[in-house]
Amino acid sequence: MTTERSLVIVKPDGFHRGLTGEVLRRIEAKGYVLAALKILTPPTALLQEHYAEHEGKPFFEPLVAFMSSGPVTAVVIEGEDCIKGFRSLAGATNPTEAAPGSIRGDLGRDWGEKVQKNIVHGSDSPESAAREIGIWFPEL
Ligand code: DAT
Ligand code: MG
Repeated sequence: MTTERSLVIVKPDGFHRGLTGEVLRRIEAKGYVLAALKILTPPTALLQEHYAEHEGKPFFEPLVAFMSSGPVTAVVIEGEDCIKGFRSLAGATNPTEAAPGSIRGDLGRDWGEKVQKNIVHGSDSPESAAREIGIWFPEL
């Protein structure tokens, strides 16, 4: 068991739909702590760094454009095994396939667009979490 930190983002679709509070509520109800939080419209360069692993994929540019299309809420959460735990709270990447009970499964769907508007991002490993927290919260 390890106390971890993970980087969560409420994406522009979640922000625009007024789901920020609902996402934070689920994080807190699960027992994770909000360690840092900010609202910003992310610059393209920050997103290219954040999504570097997907560079070259067909959805990379639409994804970066979508993510910079409006405000997001970036959050550092903290708790025992919270990286895996938040991925489980978020559900599968495709909201149509995400299980009911998860954020994406309960609140998301396919909107018939090339970008998957799936409400939240969550770090997928301790290495990703450290890298992403450094990108979004260099002051920490
Ligand atoms: P996750 O966000 O579940 O970690 P990922 O890291 O594989 O998923 O992809 C990052 C984001 O890119 C994802 O939240 C939505 C988008 N994406 C992934 N696969 C996609 C695809 N096949 N078509 C369109 N967008 C996609
Ligand atoms: Mg990912």
